[in-house]
Amino acid sequence: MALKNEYLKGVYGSLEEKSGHEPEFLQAVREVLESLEPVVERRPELEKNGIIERLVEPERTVMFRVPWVDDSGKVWVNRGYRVQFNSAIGPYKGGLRLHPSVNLSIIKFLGFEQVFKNSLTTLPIGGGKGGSDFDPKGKSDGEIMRFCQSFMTELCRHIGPATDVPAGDIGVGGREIGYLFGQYKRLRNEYSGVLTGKGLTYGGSLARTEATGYGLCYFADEMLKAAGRSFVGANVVISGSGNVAIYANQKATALGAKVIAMSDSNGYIVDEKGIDYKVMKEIKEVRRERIKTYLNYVSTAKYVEGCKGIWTVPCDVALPCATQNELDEEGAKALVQNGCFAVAEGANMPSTPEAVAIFQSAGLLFAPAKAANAGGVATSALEMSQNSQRLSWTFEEVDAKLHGIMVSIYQNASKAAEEYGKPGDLVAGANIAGFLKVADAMLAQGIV
Ligand code: NDP
Ligand code: 2IT
Repeated sequence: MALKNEYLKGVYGSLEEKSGHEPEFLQAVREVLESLEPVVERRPELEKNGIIERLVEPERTVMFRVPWVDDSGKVWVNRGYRVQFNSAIGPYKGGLRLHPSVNLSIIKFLGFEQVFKNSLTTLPIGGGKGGSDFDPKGKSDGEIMRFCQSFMTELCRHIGPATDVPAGDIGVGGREIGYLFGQYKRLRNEYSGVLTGKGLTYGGSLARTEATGYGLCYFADEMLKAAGRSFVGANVVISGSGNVAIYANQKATALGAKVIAMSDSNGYIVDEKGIDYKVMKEIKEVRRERIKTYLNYVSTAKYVEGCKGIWTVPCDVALPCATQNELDEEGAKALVQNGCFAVAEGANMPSTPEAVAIFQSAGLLFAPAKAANAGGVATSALEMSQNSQRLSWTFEEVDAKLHGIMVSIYQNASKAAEEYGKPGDLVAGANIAGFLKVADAMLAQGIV
């Protein structure tokens, strides 16, 4: 889609000039600006106050050296990042990603998305993201610990419970958060809620581990119900086999669906009998093995090499839960041809713009990431509340709040889509609803 509004065209054009080497960041910005056309036309004060120019420029970007020593005594250096994108509605909040593909473009796209997502949660959190090109695969616990300690030795200067509160993302789970927390506490001599996704013995929240996957299914369930559909009896394909994918499997199954395929970056498994999330948890969380080993536990499953082929498995509902741009035009066409009727994004920006256009023109129900996967960060904000109160809520309390939040995100996105002339378009609705709260807070706070 071409941008028509002159103001937005101008802002995007100059960003393209400055950030032409940041394709993922430009992709994320473009999608949001396309949605905001009717908003800036209705509200001229946004242009007068330079809201969009300010929104696409991070408040602060930190890049740093992360030296660490491997088990043989050799020294390695990785690059660390923290992009503090927008603090208009609360302290910066967003995950840390450890993956060899990490670069500034990827961290900026994730931080930009996080601003709108966090606004949609209805909770007071700004947007940020960080990480490193460190590859945790095949590293020993000692190597992971030393990397995390070195990373935090620099990061600790820039974060704090009222400033910036990181959490997990790809390659960062409970183990890594523990090492990061321990080092922050030691360096700052301070016991605080500076990270979320913590272990339950040191300030973590019940249900945070499950939250993104559960929240994704709660959101998808609302979307399906509004269209007279449901998870009951549906065949579901989930890409990825990490934190988001595992608990999406558990919740989709509990809601009556059958999860017939899951993947990792090497390949995918199919089991028409349904994939057991408990086996997947053991393989991925405890043993840290590849998905292929599922066949050693369950004889009805089949393994196919290569991860992209997962979209050719016929299904009713697809939940991409691995990484950005994993579902392209070809994958989208295969899903549509095989009769898939709904796609809900658990990963951040997993569908390419071409794939989204295919889903929308074929009339599929489509739940965009910043709305559908907001349950993880929403529960992180609930963890922050519990830490501030020095209390912990039960699993049921947190889960009930998460469910309520996902229902309101669905309602707010649907309502915004309708109000701005795009009924049923949750991409536009989520972008607009997320934007309005941030823009109003920025307007109220002056030119900062
Ligand atoms: P994990 O590290 O737990 O799992 C990541 C999964 O995605 C693994 O199965 C991994 O396979 C696969 N994957 C990662 N990179 C690639 C790649 N380049 N190509 C193919 N497959 C890949 O991460 P999460 O489950 O936490 O995160 C998954 C997605 O969800 C990400 O987009 C993340 O930003 C998003 N997200 C996460 C939230 C959270 O709370 N954790 C919250 C909201 C969104 P392999 O093991 O082979 O690398
Ligand atoms: O993309 C995301 O929303 C996350 N990785 C979770 C961030 C958080 O702060 O819990």
